[in-house]
Amino acid sequence: MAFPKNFLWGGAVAANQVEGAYQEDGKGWDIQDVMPHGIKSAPTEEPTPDNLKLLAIDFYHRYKDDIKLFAEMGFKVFRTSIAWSRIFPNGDDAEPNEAGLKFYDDLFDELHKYGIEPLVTISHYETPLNLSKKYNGWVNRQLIGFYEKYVRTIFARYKNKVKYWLTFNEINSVLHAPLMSGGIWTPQEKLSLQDLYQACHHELVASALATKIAHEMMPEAKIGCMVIAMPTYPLTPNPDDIIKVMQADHFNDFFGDVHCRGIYPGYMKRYFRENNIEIQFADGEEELLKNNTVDFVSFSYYMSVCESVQQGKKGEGNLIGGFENPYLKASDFGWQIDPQGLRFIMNKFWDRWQKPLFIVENGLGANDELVDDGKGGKTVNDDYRIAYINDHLLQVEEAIKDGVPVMGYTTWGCIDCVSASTAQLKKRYGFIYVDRNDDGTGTLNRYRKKSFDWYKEVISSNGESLRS
Ligand code: BGP
Repeated sequence: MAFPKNFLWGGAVAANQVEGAYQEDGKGWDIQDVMPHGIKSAPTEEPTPDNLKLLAIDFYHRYKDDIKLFAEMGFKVFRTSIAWSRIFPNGDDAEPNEAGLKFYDDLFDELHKYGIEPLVTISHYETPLNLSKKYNGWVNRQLIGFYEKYVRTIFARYKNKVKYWLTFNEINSVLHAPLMSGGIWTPQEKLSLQDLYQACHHELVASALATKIAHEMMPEAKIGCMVIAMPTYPLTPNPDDIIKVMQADHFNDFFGDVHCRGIYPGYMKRYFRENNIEIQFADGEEELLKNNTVDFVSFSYYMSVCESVQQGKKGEGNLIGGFENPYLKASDFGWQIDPQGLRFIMNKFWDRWQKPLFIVENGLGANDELVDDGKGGKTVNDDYRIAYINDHLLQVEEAIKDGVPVMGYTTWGCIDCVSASTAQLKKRYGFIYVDRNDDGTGTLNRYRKKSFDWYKEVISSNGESLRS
C-alpha cells in the first residue's frame, strides 16, 4: 500500500468562495466583494447584486450540514480560509471583531466533532478592501504589521483547534493577478516592476514572520507555504525553448525557494539588477527569512503548460497561461489535463526543497447536469470528475513510490463554490452539487454527485480502490 496510514484525505474551499454573509456579524468588505467578474474586469466601487460571492453557497449559515456531508465521505482534513475582514473588518482596526472570531471557533469545533482536522489558509485572495484601497495592499510595508496582528490574534485564539496553517494562498500568483492575490489596487497595466516585487518581498517577510510566531506560540503546529504548481514543458527541444522554460520556472519557483531556503536566489538577483529593481530590506529581514523557513510545501495542481520562444496564441490556465500541449486534452474550461504532470512536479519540488508536500488543491471544474437519480432524488453522473481525480491520485501514488513524502490531498471545491478566476458558479468542482446558478437563481439545496460515493470509497480504502 503506497498511501501512508495517517494520510490526510479531504477537501478544500476558501471563505470568500463559499461563505457569503458578506457583511454579517461585523464583517468588513474585502476585495472579492467588489470583484463580481473575477480577475478579467476592473473592481466595482462597492458590492453589486451580480456578485455571486455576496451569498456564495451560504456556507456561513449551512456549514453544519455541509460538514456532516464531508464527514459522511470520511474526510480526515478540511481546508478553508479565515476571512481576514471578519476578524479585522478594515484590516487596520485596533481590536478584533469578536463575532468573527466566534464564527471560526464554532466552525473548527464542528469539524473536530467528526474528527476532521482543519487546515487553515490565513490569506486566500480576500484582503480587506480598506487595506487595498488605502494602502495599495502588499505594495505597502505597513501590511506586514497588520498581517502580524491578525496572525497573532488567530493563533492565540485557535492554537488548540488548528494544527495546520498556510500563510498565503498561491503566493506566486501575485505576479499574474496583483489585485486578487496581493490586494494591490493599482491596475496591473500601471503597476511598476519595482512595486510588484517589493510587494512580493513584503509578503515573503510576512510569511516568515507568521512562521516564526507560529513556532513560538504553537510548538506542535505545522506551517506551510502554498504555491501554484505549474509544470512547464518545452514546446520543442530547441535549446532556446529549454532556456525559456528555465526562466518561466524561475518566476514560479522563486517564492518556494525563499520559503524553503531562506535566501533570494541568484537568478532573481540578476533579474532585479537587469530591470532596475531594488528590493528594500528593513533591518533584520534578511535574518528573519533565513531563520524561519516553512515546515512543508503545499500547492495547487490543475494543469501543465508549454513554453517556447515562438510567437503564438497562448491557452487558458490557472492564472498562468502557456502554449497548448498537443498531447493533452482540455477541460470544459480550457485547462489541459495532465495527471503525470503531478508526479513530475512532486518529484521536482521534493528534489529541490526537501520538505514534505501537501497537495491542497486539485480537481476538475466542469459543467455538471443535475438529473433524477432513479430513487426519487437528484444527482450528477460525473464520471469525468471521477476519472480526473482517479488518474491524478494514481500519479500521487507513483510519486510516493518515488520516495516523495506527502502529508495529504484535498480536492479543490469539494462542495461546489464560486470560481476564483471567473466568479461563476457553473464551473463546478464538487462532490456535492449546490443548486445555485450564475443568474443567482436556485434553492441552495445540496445533492450528492456520483463522485461522492466514489471518493468515500477511496478514503475508506486508503487509496486501494483507485482503478489503474
Ligand atoms: C486556485 C485558487 C482557488 C480556486 C482554484 C480553481 O487558483 O486557489 O481559490 O478557485 O484555483 O480556480 P477557478 O476557481 O478559477 O476555477
